[in-house]
Amino acid sequence: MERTFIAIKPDGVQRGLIGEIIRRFETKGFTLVGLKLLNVSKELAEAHYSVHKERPFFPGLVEFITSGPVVAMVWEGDGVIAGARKLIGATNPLNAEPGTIRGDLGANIGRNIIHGSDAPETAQYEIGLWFTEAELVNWTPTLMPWVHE
Ligand code: DAT
Ligand code: MG
Repeated sequence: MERTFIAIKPDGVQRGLIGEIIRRFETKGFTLVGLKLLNVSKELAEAHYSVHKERPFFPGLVEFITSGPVVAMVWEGDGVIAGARKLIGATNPLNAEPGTIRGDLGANIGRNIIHGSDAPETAQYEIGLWFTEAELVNWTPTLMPWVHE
């Protein structure tokens, strides 16, 4: 079963959007298999955003993600990597469709609330970076036959 890494960034946490965001993933039918609240170290932030290290906005990204608590999660489900990106919406909240998390809740590219892995390779890298194997829970919700054929 596919897994993806999702993080509610410091703006989402500070704005009290944790419940709202988790609700969207739950009601969609994805399964939560990892969850923690943490202050992100500079080392973790730089590793997480390493693909962007040559970009002009990289220092700002690291500063922002380390500026307050982050909710780190792993969600599981068929097609969850692309599906989560659909729930999240476009990188710039001003371009994100209404109905998406960024489209409904955000208004600035530097405050776009949430991170989601963009491909199987990045999901695997990010899950391994943020979680140990022991922190991930293998379980099947009993309602699964009503969510998935
Ligand atoms: P996404 O978070 O949608 O995967 P990304 O991986 O391209 O987007 O970029 C990572 C984060 O960097 C993004 O959430 C917000 C910030 N960012 C991206 N492009 C930017 C830009 N042109 N100016 C400022 N910040 C940007
Ligand atoms: Mg990205």
